[in-house]
Amino acid sequence: MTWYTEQWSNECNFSIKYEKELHSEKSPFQQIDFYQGKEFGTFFTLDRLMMVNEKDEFIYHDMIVHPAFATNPNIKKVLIIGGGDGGTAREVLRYPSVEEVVMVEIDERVFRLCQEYLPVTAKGVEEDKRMELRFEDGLAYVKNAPDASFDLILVDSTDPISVGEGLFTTAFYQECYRVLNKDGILINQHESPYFAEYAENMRKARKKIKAIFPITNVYQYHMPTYPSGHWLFGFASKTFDPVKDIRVEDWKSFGLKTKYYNTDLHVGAFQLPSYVKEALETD
Ligand code: AAT
Repeated sequence: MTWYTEQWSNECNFSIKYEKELHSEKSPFQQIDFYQGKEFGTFFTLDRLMMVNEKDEFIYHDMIVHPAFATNPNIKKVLIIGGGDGGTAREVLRYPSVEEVVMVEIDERVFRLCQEYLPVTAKGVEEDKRMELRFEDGLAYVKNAPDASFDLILVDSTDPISVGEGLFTTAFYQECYRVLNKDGILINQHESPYFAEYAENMRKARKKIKAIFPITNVYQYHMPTYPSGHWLFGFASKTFDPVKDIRVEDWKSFGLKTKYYNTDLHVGAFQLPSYVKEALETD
């Protein structure tokens, strides 16, 4: 028995006890480690930061996918950037109305190892006929993608350090805008308001996206294993407002059973604490 410890700030650590280290390697892009423990089940880290575990992955993957579909139930073409564990694709593929999903993950090793050790997120993704899997840089992919070719872009990325950095740039958000159709929605991993370093990332991302999209929002969810447990996604859109335009009955008619997301929570998730609102409004 030993402990996986992650530094959440200079003065605060988070630890999980694990029984077994399942795998460890350095890919061309990052350090990858898989562990098995009791409390959170199997989990993996990239560059020693928690990415996914069996116990709370449903929260993140429900929240990155379903609010967009409840805002626009006619989404057919989806681009996922990152998301190598497969959890985001798994939730998108639950919609029979989705026709095409392109997933662009920079590190094939993350996906292959999740197929081996984390079937809860990766199983069945590669086999779905609607999936196109590409192992390349997401920023390079959007630069070359045609105009107005997707209804939804989901940026399921690591933090803005090392390989994930390009996915937090103005150039990337501009390409996303161009690649989205006229009703397009962009959802992005938006960091956290609580610890200073993450809050700074959050503020910077907000400022850049706000300068490009006409409708921009930030929404929150509770993620026990990410620093502070309070985590955010960005919702940027060309036409639809996620709160005013929510299509409750249409979403319910998909008949999806979700463990975290529901349409009441959808509305509440966009109501942010005052200190978060203030931080997001400060230039
Ligand atoms: N589904 C929740 C898991 C993740 S992992 C994010 C993925 O983004 C990783 O597999 C990483 O390899 C991939 N990635 C990073 N940079 C790029 C890039 N430039 N192009 C394509 N894929 C990339 C998200 C965890 C969030 C953690 C928050 N603390």
